Amino acid sequence: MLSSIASTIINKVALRIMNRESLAKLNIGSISYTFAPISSNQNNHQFIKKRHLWKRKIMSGKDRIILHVDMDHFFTAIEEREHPEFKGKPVVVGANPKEGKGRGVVSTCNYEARKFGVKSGMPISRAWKLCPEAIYQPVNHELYAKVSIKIMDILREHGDKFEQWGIDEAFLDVTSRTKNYDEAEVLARHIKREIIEKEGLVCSIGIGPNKLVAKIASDFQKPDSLVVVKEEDVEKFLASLPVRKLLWVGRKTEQKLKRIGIKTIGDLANYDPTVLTEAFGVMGAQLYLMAHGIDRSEVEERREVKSISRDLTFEEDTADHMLIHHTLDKLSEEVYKDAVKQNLFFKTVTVKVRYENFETHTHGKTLLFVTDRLQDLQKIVKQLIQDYLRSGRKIRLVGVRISNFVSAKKQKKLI
Ligand code: DCP
Ligand code: MG
Repeated sequence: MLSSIASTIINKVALRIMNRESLAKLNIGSISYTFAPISSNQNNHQFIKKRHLWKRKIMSGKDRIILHVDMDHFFTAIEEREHPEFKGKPVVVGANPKEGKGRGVVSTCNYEARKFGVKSGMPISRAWKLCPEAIYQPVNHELYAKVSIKIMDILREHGDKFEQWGIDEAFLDVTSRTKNYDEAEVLARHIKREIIEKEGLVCSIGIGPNKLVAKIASDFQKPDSLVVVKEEDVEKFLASLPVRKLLWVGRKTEQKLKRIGIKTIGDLANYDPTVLTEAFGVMGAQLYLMAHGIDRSEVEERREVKSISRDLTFEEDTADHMLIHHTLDKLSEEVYKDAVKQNLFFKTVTVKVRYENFETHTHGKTLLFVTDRLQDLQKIVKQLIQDYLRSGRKIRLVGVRISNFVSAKKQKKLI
């Protein structure tokens, strides 16, 4: 739905510029951006078309140098390290393929398997069809989480500020440690070497003036890459890339953008921000800024996650126990994956049930010990749902929540 506030803000920006005021402000959340027209004798539309509606420098804030480090084919790289005989062969980590009849998905695969078209998130049965000769390994989350902690410990030492972003990636703000991009590049090479020496694993690093650009840069020439994008090269670097490379642009947004003729980040940067805000609400303004490579978010240790939950509304209200159990298993798997990505062990499990008349119940259980096992989660969920199934009433929605977290790092110290 159109965010009227965002639309008003953007319209104000456009209006003020049309009135040829020298500066205009755009507020997104707590961040304030200043727009400065470069010349005053063009109308608003031409300004927007010209793209240099405002000076990037003013909007980008103070100069920073940010690194984004992302491990290459993380899970399979660890498997290769543990099994040197896998080297050079296609390797897939994920559900059991059961000769093409398996359910579940690919977690990741190495670059040899990617040549066959295998990808993360793909049904394992499809991966089998594409590459039956690959080595299929089950997911060993415990091991990967342990390696992740070691990698993060190495990275943390190299940044003024450090922010873990997923199980195998992190941002580092190295502004005060490096005088310029050349020094940042030297530091990045050092980090790559250190991770190889200490953990025997390869990573890709992107360097840029902010998190957004650094993240896109680390992905640009994977694997084993180091890509530097200086402030002055940002727009050129981004212009030809597909919009999907921007954070927050998922398949739906991509389709919506495509419908209005936007395929590349350059197309987006050249688009009228007023129209974008009308179509996408406040996200339209954010998309516009991202397309210009503007991101002022700080590198910061993430706020503590309180809970992770997923729920699902059935297409038709149901009393089918098999379907309900299967759905809860799936939801548990998703919640569990999120927890693993964030290196979290959990202690409390809660299920939610909504009957066809919208009467809603939640029921939780707190364990004596923290766990990070999917089997534990699925087992407790089954116990908790049991009472609600006995009534035989039709159910509209079910949900799973985990909470009471301990980070895997703290957990490791306890063991
Ligand atoms: N992962 C997963 N399911 C997904 C995506 C990822 O279980 N749908 C896991 C497996 C990956 C790890 O998270 O190894 C890190 O995700 P990345 O997206 O960084 O993928 P990779 O590190 O495997 O590959 P790349 O070299 O492209 O970074
Ligand atoms: Mg990775």
